[in-house]
Amino acid sequence: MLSSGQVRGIAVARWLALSAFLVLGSTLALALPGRLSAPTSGTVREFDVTTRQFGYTPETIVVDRGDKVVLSLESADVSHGFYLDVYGVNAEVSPGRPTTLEFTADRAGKFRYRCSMTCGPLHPFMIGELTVRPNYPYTSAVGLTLVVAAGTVAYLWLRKGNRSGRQSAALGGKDLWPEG
Ligand SMILES: [Cu+2]
Repeated sequence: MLSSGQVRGIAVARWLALSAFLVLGSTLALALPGRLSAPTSGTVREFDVTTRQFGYTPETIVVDRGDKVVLSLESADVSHGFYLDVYGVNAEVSPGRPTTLEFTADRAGKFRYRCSMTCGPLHPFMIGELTVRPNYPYTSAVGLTLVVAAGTVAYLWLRKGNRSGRQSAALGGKDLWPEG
């Protein structure tokens, strides 16, 4: 027969294990999606980008991770480039010759795009910024699934614990599995 102190000890241990499990689960839920291979949202995002000495219009582009990005590039003056090293994307944009670039935004973060054709004295400062948001619906879905799974396991575990407690109470306090 377990003493009430032992029973309480087991309950505390069970709650500690459960909390550790939930913390671990949540951590994985938040950390994993960024590491997993890219989800493809299936969304196509198109932007008209104009290059001119010495900048891009728009200066910033914001998409969600997994989006297919289509850039229609046009120069308003001389030849420029559009270079986005993280995606291995580079194009020459000459006046009167619009060009199109396509890539899947499979990495979240902020990335610079810059001119890759010497176009004048301020060429090194011809920079824009691509923001790829981490795709929260996907992250939330993964997180929610893990939390629900952890909750179900916890519920079954606790219910099982309560039931064996009730059974031993029903047997007049005799322990079902007396310790040797
Ligand atoms: Cu340039």
